[in-house]
Amino acid sequence: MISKKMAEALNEQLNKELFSAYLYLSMSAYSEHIGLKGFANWFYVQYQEEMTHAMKFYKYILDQGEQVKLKAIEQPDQEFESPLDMFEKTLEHEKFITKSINDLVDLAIQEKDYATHTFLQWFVTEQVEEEASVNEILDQLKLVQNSGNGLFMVDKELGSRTFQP
Ligand code: OFO
Repeated sequence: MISKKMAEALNEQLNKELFSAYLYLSMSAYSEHIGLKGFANWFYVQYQEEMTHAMKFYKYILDQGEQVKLKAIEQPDQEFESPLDMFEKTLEHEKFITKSINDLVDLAIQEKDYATHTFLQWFVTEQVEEEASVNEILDQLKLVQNSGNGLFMVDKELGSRTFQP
């Protein structure tokens, strides 16, 4: 049993996770369009992960006997200045999501909602990993700057990422 306010906040988060998926799918499509297959793969895996995040919220809301309310998903950017630009925007977005998860934890504490607090801990840990892995790739991209060879190497590495459900 969760409060109506919490159900509404979790539905908002479900929407944000669906937007994350949509944003990374857009980045995957753009990477494919400019011939960076490895980047396209990385963002496609990221899209798949975000869908699993969204579905965790979906299932939790239902498990708590509340209604899932699907809202409109905002249109993501369709074009990006460079691979670096995509990862800068990814980090910026993940920081926004981290803040949003932290706000949900605050609400769970305020409401003494221990079940939701526990449910959210997986996301708290996941956000640390997400930001760390994006930061690592950003560092590599800053190192290679505009070198074609460097970009080729990073693209190769990003091509090896696989989806772990
Ligand atoms: Fe769902 O972690 Fe990224 O957005």
